Formats: sequence, C-alpha cells, structure tokens
Amino acid sequence: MPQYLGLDSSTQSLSALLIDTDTGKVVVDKSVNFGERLPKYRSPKGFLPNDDASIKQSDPLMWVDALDLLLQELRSAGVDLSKVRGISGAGQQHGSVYLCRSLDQVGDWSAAIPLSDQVRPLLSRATSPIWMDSSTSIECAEIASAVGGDEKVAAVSGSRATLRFTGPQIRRFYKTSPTEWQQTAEIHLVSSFIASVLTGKSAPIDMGDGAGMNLLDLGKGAWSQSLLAATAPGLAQKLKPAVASTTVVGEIAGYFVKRYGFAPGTKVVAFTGDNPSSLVGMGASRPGTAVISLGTSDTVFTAMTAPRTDPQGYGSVFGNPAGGFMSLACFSNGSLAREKIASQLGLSWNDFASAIVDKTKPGNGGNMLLPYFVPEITPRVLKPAPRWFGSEAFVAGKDAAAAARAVVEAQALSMRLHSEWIGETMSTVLVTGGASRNKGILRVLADVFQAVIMPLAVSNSSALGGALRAAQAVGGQSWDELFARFAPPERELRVEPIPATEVTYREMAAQFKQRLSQVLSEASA
Ligand code: XUL
Repeated sequence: MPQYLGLDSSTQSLSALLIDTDTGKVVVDKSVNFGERLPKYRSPKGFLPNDDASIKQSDPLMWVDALDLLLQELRSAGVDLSKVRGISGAGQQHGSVYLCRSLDQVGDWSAAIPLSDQVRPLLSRATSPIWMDSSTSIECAEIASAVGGDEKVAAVSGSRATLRFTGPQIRRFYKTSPTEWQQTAEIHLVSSFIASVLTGKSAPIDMGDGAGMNLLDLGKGAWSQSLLAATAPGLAQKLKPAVASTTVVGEIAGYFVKRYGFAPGTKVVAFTGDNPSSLVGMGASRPGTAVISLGTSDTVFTAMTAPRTDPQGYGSVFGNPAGGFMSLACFSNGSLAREKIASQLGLSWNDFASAIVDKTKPGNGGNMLLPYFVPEITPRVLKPAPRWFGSEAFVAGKDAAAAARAVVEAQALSMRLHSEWIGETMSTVLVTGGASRNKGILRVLADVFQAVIMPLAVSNSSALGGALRAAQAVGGQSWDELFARFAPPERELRVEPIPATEVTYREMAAQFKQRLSQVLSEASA
C-alpha cells in the first residue's frame, strides 16, 4: 500500500490529497481555508486588505500555520502518514518569499516549537506579493527596455514582462526596500517555499513554476543572465539553479516525523505551480486536451510541444511538469466575481446554477456584464469597474437571475476570445476547480466554446497532480497508468453543446469584444 501525498497551497486554502497506488483510491482529500481557520492573519480571501487595489500581499506565515493545521487534522482523522512514500505539490504561481538566511544553514526544525515561530525570524520581508498584485507597471517597462523590448522578454521567458510575475515583483522590492533587499539571502516561489519547509532545506524552484518569473530562459532551462541583470543586482546569488519538476529535492524534515508520524526518509519531489500541477492532475499533460480551471483565478491551459507566445501579450508559457511546455491564459475575476454577484444578490450556489439553467436563456436577453470587480489580468484592466449593459432592472442590479448568467457568460466569452492564440481546437474541454460541478457554469461553457465539457472526478486537480508527480518520481509509476486510475473525467456529468447557441455566442462574442475595446481605450485615454 504505497501512498503518495499531494499538497496545494493556493490563494484561499491549503489542500492535501492522498492516493494509494495499490488500491487506485484517493484515501483522503482535505482542505484548510485560510480566512475561516486562521482569522488572526486578517486575510478573509487569502490576502491582506490594502487601500491600494493594485497591491495584493499575503503573510507567508499563514501558509506555514496552515501546513501544521492540516497535517494535525489528517493525524486526528486517523490518517497513517507513515505509509506515505513520497510527497509533492503545488503553490499559487508567481508569489515570492524572501529569506534572510538560506534554509541550508538552519538545520532541522525543533519539534517543540510551532513551525511559524521558527520561520518568522528567517523572513527578510514580512509579506509576500502574490499573483493578484498589479503594482509593477513601471518595473515591467524597465525590465523590457533593459533587455530590448517586450518581444525579447517573451522570446526568452515565454511571457512579456508581466505585472504579477516574480521578476517585476522582485525589482519593485529591490527599489522600494533596499535595506531588506540587502538582507535577503534567498528568494522562493510559494511552491519551493513549501517544499523547503517540508524538507528543512532550501528546495530549488522547478522549471514549471520558474517559467512564471520572467527570469527563466525557457530554451536553455536556466536563469537568463540578461533578465537577472535587468531585474535586480545580486539576484543570481539569491536563486538556486532551477530543476526539472521530477527532481527529488530532499527528505521530510524530522519535525514532521516526530509531530505527524511520517516515516523518516520520506522523499519530497520538487513542488510546482498550481496550473502546471493541475495539467498533470487532469491527465492532460500531452497536447490535445484543453483544461479550464475555475478557482480564485480562472485559467485556460493546454500542453504544447514547443513554446508559442500570445501576440496580444496576455498569455504565458510555463513548463509542463511531465516534459515540454504549456500555454496559459489567466483571468483574475474568477470565483471572486462569481461570489460577489451571488452574495450581492443573495443567491445560494444552487440558485446560481438554476438561475442559469432554468431562469435565463443563452444570450441573456441582451444583458451583458464586463465583470471586472478586481483588477483584471486578461485583458489588462487596472482599475476595477464592472460595467452593466441591458435592461433597466439588470443595470440597476435588480435582476438576480440575469446577473448570474451574465457573470458566467462574460467569463466564458473572455476565455474564448483570449485563448484563441493557443491555437488548439477545443472540441473537448476538461474542467476542474471549486466551481466545476456547477451545472449552470458547465452549460454556459459548453455553449460558448461549442465543446463537450467534462469535469474531473476529483475537483482538486492541483493537489492530485502533486500526488501523481510523487508517485511517478518516487514510485516509478508510469503517467499512463496513473492517469487511467486517478484522473478519469466524469463522463456522466459531461455537458454537450447545444448547436443552436453557436450563432448566439458568435454574435455575443463580437459584441463583447467591441465593448471591451471601448472600455480599454477609455481606461488608457
Ligand atoms: C497563473 C496565475 C494564477 C495563480 C493562482 O498565471 O497567476 O492562476 O497561479 O493560483
């Protein structure tokens, strides 16, 4: 009964998913929500409130406390962690953690003291900028101009200099906090930070997540000297060489053996970004299957054999943990926008689905929303400003059913428009994430994409991806075998497109595009 543990440190929660490769079963799937369970961090949605909407930061100690809490809960629930042979996992992408000492110099954690108390003195920066941050316009321009333009940055790193990416965030930190920058010995992504905490050693960044930094030369699989130099002086010394995602980066620290009963010697495989991990967890790590992930951010991604960049500059290329690359388009107004509409209009999650399926029709009677409640990544909308078009009741926020359909239609239309550059025909799309069981959302996606939509049996594909990667790297299991056993789509829940809606959504997509460009040009005027 070899078991493999996958962890996913996402924006709003930490999840653990344990698989048994003998029985082919998920043994446990559990999450700790930061806002609910760790209120002392004052981060109801996983990040600290800030008057400046462009600044989004989290306390990295919250992620560490969540790890202790979750493992404690697994233990109390009777999960025997000594059976775990290997651990891997994922973190929200782009977020960074700054340490004043390399963990390689720290030695094992003391089992008598909570982890966060031991990590606190190691931080050279109290907060971590996360993927939702959009405060780095100046730094992006500076990096691009230092290396010869945005096209050059994209050709080397797979993405133009991008607001949320770690390089521009590092540059901003170096410029605004020079003393703390000097004190920084090591920089981690959320993914490599969690792996480091687990091993008690400095875990390297993997190629999958490392590609989301605007620092990695994708062709060479190594940090780009020119991007490092354009980002901040001395940066090269603060990063370990990036490694393949299948690398065993260490063994579990004694702290976890003593506190939670892991077997000494349990292997830890490099952690990666949540989207690359989901690609594996969805069994979609070979080109040909598109994935939509509905989480705090909505993302659309597919595996690809060679990197291809988005001419509009919004999309990104990351490393595929199973080899090769993946394309990704990311939308920050994902579940936050859906939740905003549901809570403002008093709709339960079931009401939300039935509003779409039973009470409204494709095209929404002409009502349309541009759903930018928080700054948007794709397309770039820096000042949150939802726009309502349509009937008086709808525009006045009094038509709850139309509002529910409007937010989902807008999200799906935007995904469709902004994933065209990926160049894959999306005849079947796999869907994952918290909202992937909502029938209303699946219906709209099927009609807007004119594709068969299938959710995965396990909705937490990122944590599952971690468990599968551990089983592949430590247990020597083949990807095919693992995908067949653990990542089958829920065929009974598949939603077929209604062909008659094709015209409706083609016309609606054109209108959406037009309204969007008007709003974008007003914003840049
Ligand atoms: C991807 C991105 C988000 C985060 C959220 O580029 O920024 O999807 O990974 O978890």
